[in-house]
Amino acid sequence: MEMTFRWFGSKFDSVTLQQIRQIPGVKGIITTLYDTTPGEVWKAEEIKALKKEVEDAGLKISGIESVNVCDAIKIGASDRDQYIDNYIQTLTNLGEEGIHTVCYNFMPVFDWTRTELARVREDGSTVMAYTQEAVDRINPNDIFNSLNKECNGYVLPGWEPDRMAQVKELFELYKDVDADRLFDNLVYFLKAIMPVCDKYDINMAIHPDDPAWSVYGLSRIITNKEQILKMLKAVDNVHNGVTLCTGSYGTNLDNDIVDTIHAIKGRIHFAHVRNLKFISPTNFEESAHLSSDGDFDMYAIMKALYDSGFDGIMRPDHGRMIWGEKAMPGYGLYDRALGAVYLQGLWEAIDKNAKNA
Ligand SMILES: [Mn+2]
Repeated sequence: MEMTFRWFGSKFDSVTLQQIRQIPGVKGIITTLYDTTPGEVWKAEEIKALKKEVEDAGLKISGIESVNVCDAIKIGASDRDQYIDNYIQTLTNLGEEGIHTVCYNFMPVFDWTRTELARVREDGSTVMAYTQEAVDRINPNDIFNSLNKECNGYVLPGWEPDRMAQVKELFELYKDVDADRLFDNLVYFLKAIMPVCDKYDINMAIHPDDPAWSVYGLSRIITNKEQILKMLKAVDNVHNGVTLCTGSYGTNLDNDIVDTIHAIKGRIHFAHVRNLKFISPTNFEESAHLSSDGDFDMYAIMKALYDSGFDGIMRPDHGRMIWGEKAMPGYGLYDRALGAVYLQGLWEAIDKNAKNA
């Protein structure tokens, strides 16, 4: 297991590479070209420059999160092949720079959805939260504006203002894309990119839908074990894999995270490990990573990853905002650093226990 840390680039992130360099055990960065538009080719020079910046800081790029898939591919538009070619060119350019893990998602219109970006907890920390009641109350055209007010001036990943300005049009685009069609479009995309993934040994790691159910009537297809197994089987290549995001996949309390880890072992290329606190099954908030702060057994999750032979990259995920930090919601330095160290502590204990048994 390699512990890593997500970084959005010096233009967008409040956290610096120098700070990340001081988190014990973290050598790898998960990053992206944050100002590219989904569908456009990532230029080789830009990838090289990003890589140099990270390496000059004494770190390395361990994976990309995300190379976003554009709407034409998701809806299966007549020009999708052109965008798939662009995606293949981006993967080629990443592969040439020795980058072997790419996270992406296949959610229509909205990326991850939260209804509050700064819910205040008892201890004064703030966290992102979700209630189905709030989603049902907010018109989908307004959800971006309501989130944008709380985002401290940062661009939220997957919630690019230019794209969100066209939410109505986006809904129109997806109106005939039911779950079966969305799934077929995903399979079409994956089959087309597998040859370049084979060539450069690039592990594609799909991120589960968040929350793991349909919002605003939009189809969601990476929501449970059956769906994930169906996806893995449809393109049965080790390079077609999964990002096991406990905080997204675990939003649905019917999902058994430990059982799923065992069921898809060998195909988890990237792990986002974080905890959630449920007030009700449809009202949850993002807690500290520690088991006792939320509802997940983080030891059991880490042990399942260990026992299933997971040897990919891992990162802490959304953290609380603590100690007065001002940062992109979920992506401050302090609480994620605590998470990175806690998860490594669990791993060390599991590893030593297994070796001494
Ligand atoms: Mn995640």
